[in-house]
Amino acid sequence: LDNREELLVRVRQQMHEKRYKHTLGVAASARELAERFGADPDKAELAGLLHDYCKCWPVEKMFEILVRHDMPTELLEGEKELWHAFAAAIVIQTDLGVTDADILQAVRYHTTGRAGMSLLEKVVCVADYIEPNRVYPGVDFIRGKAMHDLDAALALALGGTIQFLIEKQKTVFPLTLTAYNDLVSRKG
Ligand code: DGI
Ligand code: FE
Ligand code: FE
Repeated sequence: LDNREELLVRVRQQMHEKRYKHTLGVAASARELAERFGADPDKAELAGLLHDYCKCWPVEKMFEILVRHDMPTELLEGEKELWHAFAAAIVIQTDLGVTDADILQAVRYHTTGRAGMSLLEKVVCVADYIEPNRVYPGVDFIRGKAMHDLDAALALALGGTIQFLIEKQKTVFPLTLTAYNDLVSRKG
């Protein structure tokens, strides 16, 4: 889909208003981070615009797509909150014709992260945590870090999510742990 207006309409149709507002925030923040840290701003903005494309879809619909694409049992039997990222990476390819592998990866790993994330993946993941509509304890500290150190911002963001999940006695997906470990073991 190469017409921007059409694309915005398509994205808007997939979600409720608040989620759309978040989506536009992530697109703008991703562009800004890309400009700051040397990623491709157009790719970052597009990935931001598409990252939550399936977030408001019924879980059954996501499940069906993931099964059809042979996603690991670990994902299918795990936390449903993670499905929208993997589903979106498939759907934006099949329904919208996005072919750029960087963009697809950035969408796929925007929730869990993974070890060895690309610059674009980091940009989109951090943008998701710091876009202007986000409100949670520590968000301004992470925004501050994201002014000069993308890895530090991402480590703080993922670390915060891990802590939150532990407090709620929820499972932490292995990719999130390896993403976090990778970021903190590289620094210094
Ligand atoms: O889709 P968003 O709300 O914009 O943000 P997201 O894609 O980062 O979704 C995050 C949700 O997923 C958040 O409520 C935490 C939850 N979650 C559940 N298990 C895990 C997890 N997040 C990560 N990173 N790792 C998990 O194992
Ligand atoms: Fe998401
Ligand atoms: Fe999001």
